[in-house]
Amino acid sequence: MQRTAVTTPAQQTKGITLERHIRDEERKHPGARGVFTRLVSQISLASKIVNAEVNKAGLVEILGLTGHTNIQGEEVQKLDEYANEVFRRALDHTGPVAALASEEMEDPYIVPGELLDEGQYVVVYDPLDGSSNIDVNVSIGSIFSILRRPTKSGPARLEDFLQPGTKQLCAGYIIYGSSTMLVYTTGNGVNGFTLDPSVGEFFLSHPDIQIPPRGKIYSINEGNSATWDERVSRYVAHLKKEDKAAGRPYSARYIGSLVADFHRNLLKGGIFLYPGDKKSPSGKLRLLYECSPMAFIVEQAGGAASDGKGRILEIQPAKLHQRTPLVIGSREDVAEALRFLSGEAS
Ligand code: FDP
Repeated sequence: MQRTAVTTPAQQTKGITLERHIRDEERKHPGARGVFTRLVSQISLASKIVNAEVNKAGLVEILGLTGHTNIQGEEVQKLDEYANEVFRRALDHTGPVAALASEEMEDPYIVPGELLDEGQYVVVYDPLDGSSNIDVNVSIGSIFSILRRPTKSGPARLEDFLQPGTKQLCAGYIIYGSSTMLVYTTGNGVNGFTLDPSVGEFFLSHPDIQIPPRGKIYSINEGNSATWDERVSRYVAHLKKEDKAAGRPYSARYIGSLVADFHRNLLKGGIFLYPGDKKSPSGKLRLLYECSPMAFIVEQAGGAASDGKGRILEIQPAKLHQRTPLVIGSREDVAEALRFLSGEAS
């Protein structure tokens, strides 16, 4: 007798395109007008253009691009500035996007009125995260977050961006790695799509991603250990202490590219920390376009994200480029880290 493999409903959708997936998701919401399909499609287009440039990054020197000028005499843009422009141009004429803010822009880009139809959303993004890794051919990424704009009319304002992460409608990232993947959530689970470069399309490869409740990996820049708070040092020492029953010691994995470190831990389980330290009490990472989107994704995948005291998603931002300490990953690992950081465990 022939056996038929049992597949879950999520697995049955494997292989569908990103665009169809968003459209199917959108259909579940009565009254949806295809806005998300448009926005995420534009983000996916931008990511493909950035991906093509990232893949060529190593060729810049040998193709004869010297200094700041290329062979046509044009100025060569840094890849992160280039990526910033690609995402901005992909989104500034869609109609529903009233303003964009990014790591590469000091102030928000307010979309001119004539390009708006409904103009009810703002998008925050980090066009090329982990950019110090570009020159050495290590995975980097882009991060995005879509919010409804609370001010309903006139040009968008700074306050439209200053919303806690709980208000995000959609968040995601693209990892430019050994393959290129787009992972996103709209608050209904997390799905990952892999780019097939031969046809230029993202296909659902990782339906309904769930982060393991506990991992075996910790990711932190140990080079900063001299400036860590005692409690962080005690937690990291604890992870290295052998206890077979508890699954310790953990393995250290740190790429120094948030998207890549986060993506690995999301799939394998583990914890990523970028704590505040004596030099930088708020840490390094930015709340609105790094920590909040990742926190939304990890919570949707069953994990947790904290600034060491409370939920990342509940922080009310005061500034566009605000930094926050970050502890993110498997639920039980984050809970244990917080016991150390609060002084409850030592
Ligand atoms: P980068 O400076 O290379 O852009 O916030 C940016 C970021 O990388 C993150 O992607 C990464 O997790 C972190 O900084 C790495 O910082 P350290 O070099 O201080 O560890």
